[in-house]
Amino acid sequence: QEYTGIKMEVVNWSPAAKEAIEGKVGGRKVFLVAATLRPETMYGQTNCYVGTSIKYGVFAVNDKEAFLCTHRAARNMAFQGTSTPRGIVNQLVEISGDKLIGTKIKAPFAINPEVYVLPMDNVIATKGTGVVTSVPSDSPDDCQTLFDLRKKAAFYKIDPAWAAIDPVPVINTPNYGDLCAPALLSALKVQSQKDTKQLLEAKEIAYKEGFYSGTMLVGEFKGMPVQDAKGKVRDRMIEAGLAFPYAEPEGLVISRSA
Ligand code: ZZB
Repeated sequence: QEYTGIKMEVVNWSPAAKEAIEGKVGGRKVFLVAATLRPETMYGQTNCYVGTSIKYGVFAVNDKEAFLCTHRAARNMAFQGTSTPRGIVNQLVEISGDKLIGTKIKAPFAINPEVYVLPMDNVIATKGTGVVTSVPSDSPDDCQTLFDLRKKAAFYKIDPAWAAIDPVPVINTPNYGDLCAPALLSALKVQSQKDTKQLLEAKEIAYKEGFYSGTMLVGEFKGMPVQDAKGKVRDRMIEAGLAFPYAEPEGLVISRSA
């Protein structure tokens, strides 16, 4: 699976993260890294999600930068030559996802340039980097999570101000308008993050609609079909040093030796 790794620089740590991380990263700039299949939607980032019980680490990329992601992702990146020396994982500090909530980060290329880290129930520890950039305009999972967090801020232990940014129109589709994810949540009567079956269906429709019939509403490639803009936005982000290619090995490779 070929993802784009999105580098979201930390602006302000939450108090708990600050305590855990301060003095441990050797003056490196720290980035939360999200793996995405949809770089063309980055204009519409409004948050970033982590799993509260997932174990993350801060890993040295070189002597100037460090990435926050799962150990598994850091290992993949090391073997892909993203960090130096190649193949070596250098974990500077370990941190549990719950401590990251409320951290403020930069959202590269987004119309809202700074966003907050929030909790999502359905983050999969073994997929991507374990960090998810939230695009509620075009991702039904992200949008429903945002709605749940707004409805039950106290339950999720968040400050409502962290979930205040509304979905931003990024792509028009003829069937679902300028905000395809919220439209699909209503059409499929999704009530919460727990409705995983309907959410899976909504996601599949959103991918197809966005890719085959979507037109960019914002950014340098405004007016262009998503099919053409997707790779161009990705290239621009990589040129700007805000993203990098990240590949995920598909499942386990079984050794042939007996
Ligand atoms: C931004 C984005 C914008 C995404 C969108 C999707 C959509 P998939 O679809 O299952 O193959 N993701 C990445 N890592 C994780 C994780 N560890 N746990 C849960 N979700 C994760 O997975 C790829 C997408 O799932 C990624 O692309 C990421 O969200 C999320 F408008 O990044 B995406 C219709 C989807 N739209």
